[in-house]
Amino acid sequence: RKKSTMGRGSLIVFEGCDRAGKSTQCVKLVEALENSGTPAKLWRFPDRGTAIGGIISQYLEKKCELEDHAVHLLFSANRWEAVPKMKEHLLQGTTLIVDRYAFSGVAFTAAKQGFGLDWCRQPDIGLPKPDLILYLTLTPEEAAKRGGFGGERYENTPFQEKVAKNFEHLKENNWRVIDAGKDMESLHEEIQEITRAVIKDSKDKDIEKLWI
Ligand code: 2DT
Ligand code: MG
Repeated sequence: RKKSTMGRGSLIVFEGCDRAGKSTQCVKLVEALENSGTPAKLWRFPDRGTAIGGIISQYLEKKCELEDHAVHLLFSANRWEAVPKMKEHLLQGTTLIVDRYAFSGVAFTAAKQGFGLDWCRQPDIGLPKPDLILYLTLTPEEAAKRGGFGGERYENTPFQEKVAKNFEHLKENNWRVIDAGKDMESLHEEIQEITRAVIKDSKDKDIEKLWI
């Protein structure tokens, strides 16, 4: 289909530690945008619904073992395979609200022994660059209040602490740090305000490339 005359949609990414409420806020944001006439679509990585995503899902569920470099590349491939569709939506004027992206890719793999941020970034270089990264943070105390982890791979405190440190190194000026400790509705309001401004601002801009 053809390019929207209303301008392109925005690429908005949520990142942050487990239990910060990313998925909940993504759903609420898409709903709010749609209700006010702003076309928006929920997206998430890993996308467990593709062939590559199926392998990733098995790995996260601990149903199989994969070599660490290999699985890092699969996570990246799972993003690249989505790029044509993502671009199509963006150019048609649909804003994509994305639950995790390349930053999780880097932060999680770099939390493993023997991996540096620089190596981890390479396969995702050139992906569509987000117009905004909403980084949801939670104090360890607040996180503890929200109950235990699930049983998937990476869901333990020492690993998550390393991941959080890595996120700090990835921050750039298109990141907004959001205190996810406040109540769900105030958080939603804050996120809406920031997002709507970015959507307005990026309408006529080209989609840039990540880390180039
Ligand atoms: P969810 O719980 O959000 O489904 O995430 N992960 C994610 C990586 O290790 N690399 C990546 O590139 C991405 C996108 C984070 C599943 C887990 O997968 C991790 C948590
Ligand atoms: Mg999870």
